[in-house]
Amino acid sequence: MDLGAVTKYSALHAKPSGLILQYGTAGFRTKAEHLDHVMFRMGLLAALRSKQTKSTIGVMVTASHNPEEDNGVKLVDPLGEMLAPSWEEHATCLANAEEQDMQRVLIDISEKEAVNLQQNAFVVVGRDTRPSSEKLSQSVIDGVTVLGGEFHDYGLLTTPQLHYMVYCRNTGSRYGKATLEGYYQKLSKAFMELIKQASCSGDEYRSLKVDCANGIGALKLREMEHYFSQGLSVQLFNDGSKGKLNHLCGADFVKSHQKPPQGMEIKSNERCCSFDGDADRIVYYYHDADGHFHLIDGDKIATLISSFLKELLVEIGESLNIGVVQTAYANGSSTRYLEEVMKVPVYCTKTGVKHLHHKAQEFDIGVYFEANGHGTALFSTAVEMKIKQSEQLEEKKRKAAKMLENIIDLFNQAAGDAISDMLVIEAILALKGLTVQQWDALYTDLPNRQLKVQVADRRVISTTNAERQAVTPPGLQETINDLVKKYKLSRAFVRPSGTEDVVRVYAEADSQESADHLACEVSLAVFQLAGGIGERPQPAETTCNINNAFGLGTANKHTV
Ligand code: 16G
Ligand code: MG
Repeated sequence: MDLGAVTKYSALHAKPSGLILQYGTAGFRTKAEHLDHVMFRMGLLAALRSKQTKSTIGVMVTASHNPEEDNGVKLVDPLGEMLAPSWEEHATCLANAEEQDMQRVLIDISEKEAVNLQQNAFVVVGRDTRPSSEKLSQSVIDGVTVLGGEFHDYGLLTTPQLHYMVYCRNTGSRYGKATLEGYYQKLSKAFMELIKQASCSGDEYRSLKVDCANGIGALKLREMEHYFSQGLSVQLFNDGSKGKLNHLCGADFVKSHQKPPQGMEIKSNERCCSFDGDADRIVYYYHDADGHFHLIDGDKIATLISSFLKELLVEIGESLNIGVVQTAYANGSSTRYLEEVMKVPVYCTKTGVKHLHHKAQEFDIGVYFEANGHGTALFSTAVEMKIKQSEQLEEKKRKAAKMLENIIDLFNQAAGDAISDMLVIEAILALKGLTVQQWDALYTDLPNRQLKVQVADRRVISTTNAERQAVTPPGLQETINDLVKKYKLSRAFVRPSGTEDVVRVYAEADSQESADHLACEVSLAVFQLAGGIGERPQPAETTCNINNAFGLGTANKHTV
């Protein structure tokens, strides 16, 4: 390791003194102008991780649903999953090292992780459409090459496409060809075969309006749509030609404001969906005949997918185990429907894809979705074995096994993928002959409210039981329990955000009014017991226009 060269080139990507950043739930994220040194150093770290794992490592330059001025970076591990927790600490440590300490920190990491510095390194890089992304990804490449690493710059990619490329490269292309063409072909071929099996021939299933958040999703869907246009015509909105990235549009906006994106005219009962800025989240929605807005979020997507997969397993006559993984934000109605109606086991993990992904790997079929639309399904090798053996099954079972095989190919098993999830959902709706209203009617969400509270230091709040209970500060959970008892079908929890300097409060109950009251009272308890700063949360009746107080929409479901 030519430490002299590292020091020389690091000086070209100097760290603003005193700037401290944390590798959080989704990597580093902050104002783009504060990230040049982080990008260079993540290039260094990716090269070390590649040497240690003797595998291709990915570096994605994006800030997902954040405003355009922000940017961010995250590393992708050999099987396309999120970076291992121990290396997240190395990332934070390296990013915050003062210039004169860089060499020592690099040596520490190499020794702690027993990195064979003679080993080759190969890193693949992708970026989103933010104006700052191209230059920042070049800084990543500088970091990789100064340690003698080789690289492939894929340029503009959705985040899940980069996860897919890493997974393909480290599985000897058994999972797929590590090119955009390979990605488009694999998903579209599986989709078209499924659509062919769908008996319905109505147009209903053949057109979809897609809000691309003025992000990378538009570019990539444009490139891909002709591969599946025989099965589905997509009409793209917020395609980046005029609007601003994630501004008043995109999955995060629709979800947290409970209203349709700007720049998309919607007729009643028309099926629509939104991607987020880096196309790893998706939510669906429609306006009913009375013009009411109906959101179909990650919980309802997980319900549609797991129900379909369970029915397929029954059809094939296979007793493979299936599990659904959610977080505390999952609406109580979705969990009840899955457990009591669909009879599938449901598990709850902490917020953040890596937690759901790891839990989902424990099942033969693990479906995981956050309520905000982040998710996918994972299939164990046992499932693929069963499918291979299905040749000698009778016709009906063989057809179901073929359908399962295509669904597996359609899922991006490396990461939550808006494009892949969209095609899976469209295929299932077509195969089951379901309208978006019928999908929505599977269960009714419990009214809920989500609020943010500013506190001096959000880390005073620690949680347990998948973030559903607060351990510190003392007395907070007891207060929440007492407040929850006042309402029916009620539930509430608080957690420090991993992407913003706020504490998030979630409450659900039998009515919107009760959910609003409970959310406000819990916010007040947080403010009083966890060192609230700024404006004191007001009791619901005085802020009946809670929405305005927190700039949220009027519909009944609020999330991150
Ligand atoms: C990040 C996470 C997402 C999580 C969100 C929670 C990844 C790739 N993304 O966007 O899964 O839902 O953070 O944000 O893990 P919060 O901590 O601010 O509530
Ligand atoms: Mg995203």
